[in-house]
Amino acid sequence: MDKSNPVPKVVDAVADETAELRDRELPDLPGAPGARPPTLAEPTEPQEPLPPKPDQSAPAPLSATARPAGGDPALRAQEGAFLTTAQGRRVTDSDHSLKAGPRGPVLLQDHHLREKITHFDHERIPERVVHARGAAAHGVFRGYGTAAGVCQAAFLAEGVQTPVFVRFSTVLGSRGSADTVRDTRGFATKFYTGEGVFDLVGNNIPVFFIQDAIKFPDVIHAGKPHPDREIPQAQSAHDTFWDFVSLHTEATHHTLWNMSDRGIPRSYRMMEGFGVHTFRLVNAEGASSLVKFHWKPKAGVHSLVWEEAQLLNGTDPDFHRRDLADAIEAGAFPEWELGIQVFPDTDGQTFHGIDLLDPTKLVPEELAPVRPVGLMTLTANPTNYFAETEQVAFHPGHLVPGIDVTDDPLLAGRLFSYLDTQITRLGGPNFAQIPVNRTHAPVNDMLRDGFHQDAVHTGVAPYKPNSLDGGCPFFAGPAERGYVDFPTPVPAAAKVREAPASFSDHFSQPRLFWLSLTPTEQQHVIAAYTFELSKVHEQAIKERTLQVLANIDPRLCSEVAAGLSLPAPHRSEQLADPEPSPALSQLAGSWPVEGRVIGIVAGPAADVGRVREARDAVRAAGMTALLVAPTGAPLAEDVPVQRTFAAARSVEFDALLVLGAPTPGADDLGARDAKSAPHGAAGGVDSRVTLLVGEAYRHAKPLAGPTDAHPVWASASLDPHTPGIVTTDSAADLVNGLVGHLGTHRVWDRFPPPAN
Ligand code: HDE
Repeated sequence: MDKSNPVPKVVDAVADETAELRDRELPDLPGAPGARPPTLAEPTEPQEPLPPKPDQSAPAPLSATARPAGGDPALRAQEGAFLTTAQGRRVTDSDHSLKAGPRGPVLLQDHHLREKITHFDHERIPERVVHARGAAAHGVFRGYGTAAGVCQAAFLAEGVQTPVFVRFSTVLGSRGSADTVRDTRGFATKFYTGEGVFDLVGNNIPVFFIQDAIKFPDVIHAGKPHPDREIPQAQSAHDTFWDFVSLHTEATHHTLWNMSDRGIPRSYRMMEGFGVHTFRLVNAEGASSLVKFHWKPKAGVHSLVWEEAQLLNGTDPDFHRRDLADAIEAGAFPEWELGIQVFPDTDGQTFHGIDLLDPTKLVPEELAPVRPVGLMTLTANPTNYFAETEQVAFHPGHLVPGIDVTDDPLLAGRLFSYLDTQITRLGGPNFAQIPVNRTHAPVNDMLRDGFHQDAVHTGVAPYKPNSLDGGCPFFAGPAERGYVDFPTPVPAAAKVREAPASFSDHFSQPRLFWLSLTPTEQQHVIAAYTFELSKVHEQAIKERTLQVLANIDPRLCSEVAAGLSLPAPHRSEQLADPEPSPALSQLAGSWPVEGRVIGIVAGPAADVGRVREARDAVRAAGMTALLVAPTGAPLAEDVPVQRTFAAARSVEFDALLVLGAPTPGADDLGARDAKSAPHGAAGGVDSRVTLLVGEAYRHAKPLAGPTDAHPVWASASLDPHTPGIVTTDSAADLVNGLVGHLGTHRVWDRFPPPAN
């Protein structure tokens, strides 16, 4: 018998699928709701269900025990051209209940009515208590083989391709909350490896609020809306949050990251991911190392600006969700390298004096470089939100041979919590059988029965030892890739409710982060604290928070205090003197621009040839072009308009390309469009366009336009010679200019921070 557990065939299938997705014909514009454009009239000729859209994928067609289930995944849910009941009985009418005459009472015998309403009544499941709002995608992970010296996990070996499902999320908001709130983002990856599922359930911030899981309900209760009025939704700018974090100063580091630009990412595609805890890797020889996991986005780390984030919460609350799906549909596949920082597994479990079991601490990359071990590419959108994104169940204890946990007390609580919460959320203990949660490795688990049991188990002996089922299933030793818990020595100790002494240092690393930010980023942090604290009602909480800030940095404290018109307190702790870590700043380097969104503004007299040329140049650079025009009427058959002046808002775009100076449209009237200035106020330019460019300028976005766009810059009081405004008459050069600026994302030179 072959006792090995090779990576199963399904992995090849996924690789093929990726190649197919890369080669597919791309849509001119992502976001079409259906697989095929609809007809004007309701179709009446019976036909089979349409296939999913080309950008969509579904969980692999495997049984709950990882047997190939066969069949087209698209057809697994619904088949046949006719409407049926859940029992497959064809239905003649779904618009009228069965009644005793047209005006008579509805009859209880109408099973179709009762089935339809009853099922609808039970469509919702409890949302996640944290991370309720999320978006997800399918993809593939390719190992580089570079982890071989430290980790025996088969999926990290060179060239091995493993299907993945990734869910990004906010933490505090409920399932229907807005995407662009200031919050930590979840970054959870399910690797369907041939040796079982490995879940890396991380965040976009490398440290956490608390050092011990027992405090998790406290920090979350403080961050969630106030229990009396249930406000505010999905944000930290309120009294209970600041009350808790100012009293519980181990939260200082994570809070500072939230107040930095990391709290408002531009896109899920442009976030780093972190495993946060230190994990233990074990190589083929059985030697262990301590590691921290990092995801490094190929698109770079970019953020929104705060006003933009706030506007987006109203104009497009689904901004991040849409961005992820659109980018994948447009062929701009998001990619991250998985990397590890490796530390020796010493008894003390520290590295350069940093306690590796303290999840409020990071290890600067300058001390321990991040070694790339593989590449993840997200290639397909889910086919069904509920089935996949809502029902996916991650667990930090889903580990494979070669990856083990450490004694981080925060991690210990998580190892309990995720399974526990999923039993409630997914209605019983059998959620591993839900298609998106199915492992791709054979299952023989002796777990039986329970709500929603999908398997028809055979045999009579779901117990061990047995002889009635031939002794099956058997234990696997290390040679058969059985999981061996690493025999970490545990020092002799007494039972205590205590943390190690090193855990009481709450300020040296926040100071390290603060000192590592550029002056522009520091300004954003100051503005964020000032905004959040100005929303706090109680004076004592503001003063207490200023005391915390004084222990991070006197200037941070004094500038926030000035913004709140409060005196700046003196520090109560000795300030640390850490070496800054440039890797913690996100304003460095230049990055690819695929999937960025460019608004092309064209007036009523626009030259269609020029619009077409600009649009094609934007597309050729891998970006999405949205045409903004006075009305929705297409400029030509092949030049449809995506946004009218009345509907467009600058926050939808990464950059604007303004082709000429549009004169005021007929609806450029303050009375009709709240975005309008008084008629004619913009000096012969449509005032919605003036607002568009003025806002984009203020948000440090690149702008571009030929010479005849100058009146637009003038209408918004912009000097076309200021940084980040590209003025040339060649469409290609305009787009090239934008690409150059978009590589660094924003034009911060436009707003030099004040000298300290
Ligand atoms: Fe979670 N966390 N968490 N968490 N967490 C959950 O699990 C919990 C923590 C993270 O997209 C819940 O299935 C405790 C750190 C992500 O489905 C719950 C503690 C990190 C997601 C839970 C933590 C995370 C969750 C809610 C303190 C980053 C979303 C629903 C000990 C390393 C996963 C669920 C998804 C979700 C508990 C702290 C990341 C309640 C008790 C630290 C990305 O079980």
